Amino acid sequence: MRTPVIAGNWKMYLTPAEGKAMVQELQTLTAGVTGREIVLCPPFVTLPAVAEAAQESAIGIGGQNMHPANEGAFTGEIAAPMLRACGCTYVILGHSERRQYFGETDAAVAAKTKAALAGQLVPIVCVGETLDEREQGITQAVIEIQLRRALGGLTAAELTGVIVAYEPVWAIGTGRTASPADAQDVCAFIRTVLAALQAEAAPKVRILYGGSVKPDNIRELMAQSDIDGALVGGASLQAASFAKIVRFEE
Ligand code: G2H
Repeated sequence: MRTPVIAGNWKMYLTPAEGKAMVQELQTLTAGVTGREIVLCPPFVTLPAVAEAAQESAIGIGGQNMHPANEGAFTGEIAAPMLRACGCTYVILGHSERRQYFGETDAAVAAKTKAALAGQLVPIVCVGETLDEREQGITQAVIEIQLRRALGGLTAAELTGVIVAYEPVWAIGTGRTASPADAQDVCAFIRTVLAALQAEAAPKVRILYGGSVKPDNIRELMAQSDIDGALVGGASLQAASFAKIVRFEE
């Protein structure tokens, strides 16, 4: 009942020419794959080239961040209508790298989530604990606060349109993946928090796992009952590895 989502977060990699070549190859390698939402989130300047190359395909396009205002004097920022105009239908919000390096707060994630929904973008809202927080045994408390602050103001209909990505910070780009069982435990916990916010929405919300997802761990992750897809960084930069993840193949 929840269509799986495999989303690639290219971070600050791939120029327009490189992104176009990747998406062309990806289309060939994923031809005939059904029952998935495939999403690519390139850097802003690469978005138009990737969107144009993907326009005949079912591949969705997303931004990696946005400003909550529709326009304004905010140097260096991008607004939801601009992402839409570049062909986006998704946007990643609150990625831990935004929180860690750019001071993004839960309040900012909440404002951006509202603006994304109002702007017809599906927000992919990231939450996750640091290694220190995990070792202190406060993973659930940290994630509950992030979810309540970011998503607490949404109606059931709005929450249903949100994708949540669980990305333990200690597993990002480190090659360390949470075990499928650990990832499932946290994703199940996320669903209980969502149910406390909006009971009717919680069973419908897609929850992704992110953090060193690779072809060799996707199948086991996807076998978990509360994991509805993956947010993939490094392994999404090459069409060959991303296509294997899309296919749930080693
Ligand atoms: C986590 C993930 C993508 P990677 O940041 O959001 O990246 O797969 O490289 O750990």
